[in-house]
Amino acid sequence: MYCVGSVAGFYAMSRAGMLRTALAAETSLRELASAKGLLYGCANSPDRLTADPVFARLVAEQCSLLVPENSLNWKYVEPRYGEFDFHLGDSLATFAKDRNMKFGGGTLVWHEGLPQWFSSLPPPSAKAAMVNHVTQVVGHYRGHAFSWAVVNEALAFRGQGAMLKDTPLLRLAGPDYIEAAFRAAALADPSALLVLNDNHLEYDLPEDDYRRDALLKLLQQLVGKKVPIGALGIQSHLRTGDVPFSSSKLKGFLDSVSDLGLKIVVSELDVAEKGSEATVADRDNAVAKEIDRYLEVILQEKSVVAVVTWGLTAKYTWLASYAPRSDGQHVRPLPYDSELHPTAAWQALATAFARAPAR
Ligand code: 9MR
Repeated sequence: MYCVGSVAGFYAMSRAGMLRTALAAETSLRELASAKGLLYGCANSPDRLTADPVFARLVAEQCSLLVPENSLNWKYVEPRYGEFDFHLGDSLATFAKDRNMKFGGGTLVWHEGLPQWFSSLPPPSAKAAMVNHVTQVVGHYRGHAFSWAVVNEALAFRGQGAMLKDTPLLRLAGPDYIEAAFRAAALADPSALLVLNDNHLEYDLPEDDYRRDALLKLLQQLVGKKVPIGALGIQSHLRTGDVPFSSSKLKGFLDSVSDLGLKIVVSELDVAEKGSEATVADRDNAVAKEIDRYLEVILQEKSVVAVVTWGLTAKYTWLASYAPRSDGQHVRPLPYDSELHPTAAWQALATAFARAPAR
């Protein structure tokens, strides 16, 4: 019978890589998560799934949820006002459906995903354009989407003097743009889990403290106004290098979000390598430990419904260009390495799912 041990114990073993491969061959992250009523998924782009059949098989085997990494962002879906191009999103949705995976859409409303034409609209038309975009895109996948990242990264940073980031969305669609986007999404597909997604919420740092507080206030306002928000997405871009972390602060935050009646999704998990470890085994251990300490807290919370990694393998990860290692070695932020072998991060995820309470 397959048994998931502790991360530390596992790495004390010799031939750890071989054992890991054997375990990964016996079960999958999708099965381990599902045994606890959780979804495990990854972000992806349709071209990789088409071009790399071995990788595509791995995605189907390990994941029960598939979300777009970039291809459903506004600028790709509606490159000209009113002209929609769903071919990339459809390709992902079909891949998921054909393999008995759920499909999650996004991002609908994100300042970095905006098409150029949006910023030249006068304010009343900008809000109408946003509502139309959400309505058309969510409507296109009505009944087929498990979730939507409706609004992404809206929260301002500490010291910016306002709750919401100063973006074309805020300036042109107005201060109630978040509310309007959620209401349009709920009308277009009442069955999808509607997610407000944001970042820098994970650590025991002044910025993250500030953002947990501010986000709670924003969520309280939205819930108070009966805005149909279903979940908070915590991006979870983690990093090694002993970043201060407080289980109790994170747990307190998760409890407060749950008390508002919201679900929680770990929406973009990966680990940037910021530590000084030099060998591959030590680097993998540091990444695994970071996932371990984080998910130990996260998965105790019964309102957490899904864990999504931002990619599945080091072969395809935004961190290779965004946070490359200074020694030129390829980054190892995810459950599979560039050769599609399971890493220590795979084991950390497996362990976290195995010890999580059922929901
Ligand atoms: O992984 C994505 C990368 O390929 C894109 O170049 C980048 C800019 O669009 O966005 C990355 O994904 C982001 C996600 O959509 C939102 N949260 C932060 C992610 C990293 O920036």
